[in-house]
Amino acid sequence: LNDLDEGIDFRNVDQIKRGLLASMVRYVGFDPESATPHDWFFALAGLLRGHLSEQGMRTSRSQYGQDVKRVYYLSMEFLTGRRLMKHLLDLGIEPQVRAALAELGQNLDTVAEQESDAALGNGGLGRLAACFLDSMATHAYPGYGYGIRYEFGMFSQTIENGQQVEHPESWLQNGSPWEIVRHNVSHTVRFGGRIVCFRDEEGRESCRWVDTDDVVAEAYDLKETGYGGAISVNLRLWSARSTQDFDLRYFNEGNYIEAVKEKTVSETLSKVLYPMDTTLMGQELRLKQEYFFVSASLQDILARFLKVHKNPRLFPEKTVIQLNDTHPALAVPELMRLLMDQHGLNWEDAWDITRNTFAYTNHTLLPEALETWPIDLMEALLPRHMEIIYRINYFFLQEIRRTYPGDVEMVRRLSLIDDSTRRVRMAHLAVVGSARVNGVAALHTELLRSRVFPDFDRIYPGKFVNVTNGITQRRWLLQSNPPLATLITDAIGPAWVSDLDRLRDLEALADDAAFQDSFRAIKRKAKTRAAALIAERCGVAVRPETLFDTQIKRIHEYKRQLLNILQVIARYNHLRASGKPDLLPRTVIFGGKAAPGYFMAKKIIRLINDVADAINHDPAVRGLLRVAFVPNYNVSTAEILIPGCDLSEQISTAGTEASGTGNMKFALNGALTIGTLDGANIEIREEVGEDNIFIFGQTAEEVARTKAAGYNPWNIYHNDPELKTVIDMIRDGFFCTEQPDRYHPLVNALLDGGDVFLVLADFRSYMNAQAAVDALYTDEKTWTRKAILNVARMGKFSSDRAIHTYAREIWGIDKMTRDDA
Ligand code: DL6
Repeated sequence: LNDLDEGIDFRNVDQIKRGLLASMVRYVGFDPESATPHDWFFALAGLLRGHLSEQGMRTSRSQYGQDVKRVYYLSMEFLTGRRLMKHLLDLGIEPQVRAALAELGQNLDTVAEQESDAALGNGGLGRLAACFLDSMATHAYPGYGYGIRYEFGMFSQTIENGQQVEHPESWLQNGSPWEIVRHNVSHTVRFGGRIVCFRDEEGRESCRWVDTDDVVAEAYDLKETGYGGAISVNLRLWSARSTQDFDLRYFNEGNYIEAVKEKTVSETLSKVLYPMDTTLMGQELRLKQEYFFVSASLQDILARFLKVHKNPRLFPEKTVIQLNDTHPALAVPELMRLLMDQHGLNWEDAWDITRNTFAYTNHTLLPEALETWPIDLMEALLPRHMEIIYRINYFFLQEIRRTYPGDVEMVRRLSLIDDSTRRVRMAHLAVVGSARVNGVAALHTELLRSRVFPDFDRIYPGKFVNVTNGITQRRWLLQSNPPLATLITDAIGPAWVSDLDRLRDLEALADDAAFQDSFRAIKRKAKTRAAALIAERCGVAVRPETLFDTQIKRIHEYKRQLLNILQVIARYNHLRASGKPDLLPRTVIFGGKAAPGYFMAKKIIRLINDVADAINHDPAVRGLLRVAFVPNYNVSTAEILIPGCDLSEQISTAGTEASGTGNMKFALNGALTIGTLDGANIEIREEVGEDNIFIFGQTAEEVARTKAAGYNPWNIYHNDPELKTVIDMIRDGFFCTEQPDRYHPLVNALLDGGDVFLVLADFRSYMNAQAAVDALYTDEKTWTRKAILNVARMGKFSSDRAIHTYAREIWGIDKMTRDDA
């Protein structure tokens, strides 16, 4: 490996240039004289890939050499976004590569734009997984990610006539230059069939799973670099391949289509990411996807372990497997199956190993998002696993009956099987099969313990722990906001890049006039960039000197984009009525995708677009209020909109958002938050101080009390004339004269439907908080001071802190020593 490294010195611009030319000719196969920026992207990525591969081998060798305990992060989603700039920053070679490309007549930024977003995730959960890989690599933790190589990731969104339209998007359309295909690493994954059990002479039972339909999982590796480039983390994504290309029976009969049908059916397994972030229940393909990636990953992990350690009983000493939500929960019965049926262990030993290997992160409090699967479906697809689950349940409930004799209700509540619906409760399986369970923010963990899993918390004291989410400052500041990153580094040095707590040193500069001026100038430039994106994507001209008020995230009723748009309409009415600009000019920016089958979320998108259309065309509010819905929100869009934001909207109903991570990204980039006491907002307030955040609305406890007391939204509607006017306008078709009843479902949900997410209950206090925002924004110095303090106090919200906590308190793993790494 050392000899190989002499191939190209990435500190040397000439060598990079030669390497790029060679890569263009040999790897891309184009003439450099006529190559496009797209070709140059592939040439550069191909060049780097070789380097990343070498680095990956070094990491792997040292992991074997040190015989480290590894953490495997199993996640159905990894929302990594583009990779090129990240790799260049991590390796510290961006200036040299930029110079080399310039000598070849190319611009690095244009070249980087050619990369498609790898959107292999829905939102927060998948992006968190990507941030965690970055932190593991940066801090030399022996980590490894496993997921699915979806051919089609998250759909791309256009807005047509104000409505969301979904389009399939293949990030692989032009091939992905970063992947390393492992044709020699594949595992057979089985479905269906039946179980045959028999006893040997000593009475030991063993079972075989026969007559199965098989699919092959083929490995594709991506190298996740860490800052400083010392080690990398491998992300292994599985692609489904048929066990046979043609069914010869049909082929020989001349029926070509039938002959390849089986192949096509098998390969649909890794075709497409389900674009739902909450309800996924019941779809057979989804269950198959979950098992497909779990089985391939566990076979892979066991094979790696057994290459070095002959004794499977040592497995938990060297392996910890983190389940990213319940989507990979089938890993629990799968490990049992592999240990018993393939490695000959008895039940007790296999169970001992299993429950000491797994840890489970819960990411949601919404009841509809807690996965359950029909027993019938499970029995048909995974008969052996269903048997194992029954048996786990049998022993588990036996224990409960012993501890709580006669408590039938307790047994019913805790069972892994919901008898009334005949479904398997995946969260219960994950809790019983894991050594630790964690929530993702302090409030979320508290509510998990008290509301979702109170019985489990009682029987397993200490099993539930909190690890508040975090974000990587490398992508969300260093890479996406270079001017602010440079200002900070010039002021306090570069240590914050791998130790975010160091930002505290900025506090001393919060009132410094020169620093404030630079900070404001940077914000203004970032807003100009965001404005250009808005003009290009929405055809709406917005002015960077107005307050940029941004809510970008998945569209969901609990996230309350509806509350925001009610506030916008109230502001609009106020401006029209007063006829004078007593409110500061604002630009309200929305972005986000709705699950394709989520009727209400799609209505909300349409309402935002209709309201935007009315406001943006009304001369009465010109220069005072603009609304933009930015289509196709994704990681790359976030990288532009977040730095260019003044006010970050984090306004979910208290007790519904598990954590949020957008809230952290905005504050790190110097936006002030307007938010409820929900998820990680609570901890953000603790860190930044209550004077430096706009908090409004009911707390989680108050929400529960309000509902228990028999909440009636009509009372609020009748007692708040401003709110009533707004709702009446929506109901009467003010924003959709051609179809006046268009928003009746939304209005009905608010009034007759009981307003489940307390939009009306929080409206007045939200309006008051917005008024406080207007008042403060006129005071440029005070606003800037608070924005700087927000940045300075974001240390806690680094994913580095989260990963150190997981490593210490859940995984029991150590960093690799740098020399060896
Ligand atoms: O933990 C990451 C992220 C949280 O920040 C969000 O608050 C939460 O909504 C999200 N959850 C999901 C839904 N997952 N499931 N099931 O994406 O997780």
